[in-house]
Amino acid sequence: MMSKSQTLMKRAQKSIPGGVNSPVRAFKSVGGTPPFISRGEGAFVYDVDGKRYLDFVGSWGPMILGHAHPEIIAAVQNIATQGLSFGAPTELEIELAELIIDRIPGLEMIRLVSSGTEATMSAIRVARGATGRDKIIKFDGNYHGHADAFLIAAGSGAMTLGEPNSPGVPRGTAADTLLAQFNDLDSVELVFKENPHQIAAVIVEPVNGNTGCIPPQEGFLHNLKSLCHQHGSLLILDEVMTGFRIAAGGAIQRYSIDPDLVTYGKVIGGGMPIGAYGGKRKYMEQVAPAGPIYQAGTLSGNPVAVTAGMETLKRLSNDTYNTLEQLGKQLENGIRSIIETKNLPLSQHRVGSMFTLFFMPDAPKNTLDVAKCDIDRFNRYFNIMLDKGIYLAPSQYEAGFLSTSHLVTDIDIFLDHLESALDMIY
Ligand code: KE4
Repeated sequence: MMSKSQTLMKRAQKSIPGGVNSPVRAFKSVGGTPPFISRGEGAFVYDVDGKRYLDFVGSWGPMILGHAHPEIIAAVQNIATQGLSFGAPTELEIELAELIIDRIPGLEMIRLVSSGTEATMSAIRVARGATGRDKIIKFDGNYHGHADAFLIAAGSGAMTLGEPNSPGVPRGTAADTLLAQFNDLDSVELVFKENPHQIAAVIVEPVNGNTGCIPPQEGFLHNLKSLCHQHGSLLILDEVMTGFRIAAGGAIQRYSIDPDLVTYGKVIGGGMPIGAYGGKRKYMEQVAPAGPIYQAGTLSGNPVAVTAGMETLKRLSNDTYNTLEQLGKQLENGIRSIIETKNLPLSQHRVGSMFTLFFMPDAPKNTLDVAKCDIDRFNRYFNIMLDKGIYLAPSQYEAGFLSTSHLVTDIDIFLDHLESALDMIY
């Protein structure tokens, strides 16, 4: 007897490529049929067969306050009764822009868009327009969305397809995207040396989240910024995942790093479609209609999405991050104890409420290391945990997320299931 999710997947595949609207949801690398979700509440999601899962994906980061937060839902319902979209300026957009600028040290101006991809592709355009240069440097395994310029050795879903360079990306575009290795400044220096005066910007996930969670080594981000400025290039921090996630001021605050441009998404929309790019005024004032660098969007700054974002950010206090840090520490300590007690070839990275368990003995410093993971055992772990009602990211190349809805007892449940899953695998 097929489950409802299996029936729906068969039906979905007739009208939607792969049956999903974003590849990583298809469970390609872990196998099996993804549960079709009917609703979420707090730390839980429920599938169409009525099964409840403790959720450690949180829609890939946005649901930092948990699913269906009553006050956020009420605010969205209320604003929706005023009309869904006008394609005209509204006061709400100013309030959200001002709130983000107020929270982020050094941020001077920001433009709202409707996804993280729009944010990063626009930031790259600003860097190219401001410097008159065409080339960019990205890091192997970093994922900045699906714009052509980034689908070169991209992380996240692209890794699970085993086709780091996607068909359809023009050779000319690919030639302008140069690769370096995260936490390896020499590899960046070499690219600059080989391409003098041609590099507009370096874009980096300050904490990698799309090759598993990998933090920057001491000094890496600061040295990266110095290198950029030494060569007349801009530093773009892609904080779509880390922004308002790993600290109140994101990586900019956590690592005291002052980029030229920065991108946001996920948390700033609270689950609704929003992205943003911003940075120093001297660059952002070159964006149309203030300047010549063009970027536009029908639903940019949409009142419903902006309201969901505002209500989320308003509820992210220092206490929130303390709570998330305590939960993260409990998770990390519990995992460490299991690994050490059972002497398992596993490692982990955690930054605040973002984490990854790696199926390799030494914690990776970049995606080259992650390639050594035991993917077969990761896939078995994933499926055992799913059966036990634990909803994890369906790839070793992803991060997990905690929310303020997760309780201490939920972390204990995760650890109990983790221990028994690992007993079955090793
Ligand atoms: P979106 O276009 O998906 O909103 O954002 C693209 C993006 C940009 N930068 C970073 C650092 C990101 O993590 C993302 C998107 N993250 C993936 C999760 N690894 C989204 C999940 C998906 O593609 O379905």
